[in-house]
Amino acid sequence: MAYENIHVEMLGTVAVITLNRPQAMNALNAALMADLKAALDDLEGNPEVGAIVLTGNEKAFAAGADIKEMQNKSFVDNYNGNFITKDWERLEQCRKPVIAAVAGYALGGGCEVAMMCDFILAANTAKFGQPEIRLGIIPGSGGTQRLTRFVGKSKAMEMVLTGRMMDAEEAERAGLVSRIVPAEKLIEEAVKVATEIAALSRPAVMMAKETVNRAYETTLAEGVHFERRMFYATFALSDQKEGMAAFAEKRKPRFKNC
Ligand code: DAK
Repeated sequence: MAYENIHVEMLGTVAVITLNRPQAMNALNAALMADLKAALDDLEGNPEVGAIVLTGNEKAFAAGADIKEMQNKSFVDNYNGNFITKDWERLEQCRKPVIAAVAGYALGGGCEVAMMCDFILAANTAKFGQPEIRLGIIPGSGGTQRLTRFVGKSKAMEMVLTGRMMDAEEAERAGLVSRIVPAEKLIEEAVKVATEIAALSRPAVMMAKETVNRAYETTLAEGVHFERRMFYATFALSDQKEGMAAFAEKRKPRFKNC
């Protein structure tokens, strides 16, 4: 399907979604978020797709929600209209793995969108920040909550209260990104990792994703209990039999995603 504000490309079993408003540093307006939601609906329903990479361009992953679109909104506009909420929440509900490949600016809503993905691969040029305070607002799509869980209170508080950006090195040290790759290799590396994931048992991957995400929503004891139930459930998969048989027979597994 063709979209106005994003590109979607299939590279084997991996779908690469590229945010495409370069004239506005990929600022996230309502139309772009509606495109992103429609694409995720489509890709999630497509059995050919094993994993998704979400990226921007070399200057910006996304420089935040579109300030010019937001500037004249009132409280009542936001509240009654449930301002852009439904489309923003689609990403965190995606059950397939989504890797954020971030080069350049990931600011405000851009940083929040990256944090909604399962992990972030950063180019050495990446810059992360929650600069909303400089506009007289606060983060609106999880920045105060997710950033704090990623990097801890002290750094999150400093970033949210001052709007300071952190570079890729600092983001890696702080645990915001899984690792840094040279900018020119970012997409290649993200697609490589996504392809590796897509080749694994799809239901096991979805169960692993769901279980890791549980860590954010529950106590340790409940999380470990949930993990144990899911672990037992993996033994209902023929992929579990195949994976273990392949190991014992010293061959590559042939997963059937069931
Ligand atoms: N919105 C609209 N346009 C933007 C933009 C943005 N966030 N960021 C950049 N642009 C536009 C610029 O206006 C400029 O447009 P023209 O003047 O050429 O028409 C063009 O992109 C190029 O930008 P610059 O000329 O500024 O480029 P520089 O290299 O000098 O600077 C920059 C790059 C990224 C440092 C700078 O553009 C900048 O500071 N941008 C704003 C960053 C920012 O404050 N981001 C936070 C926005 S507030 C919610 C969900 C999310 C949110 C809220 C609610 N709900 C679900 C309820 C999120 C809020 C935010 O993200």
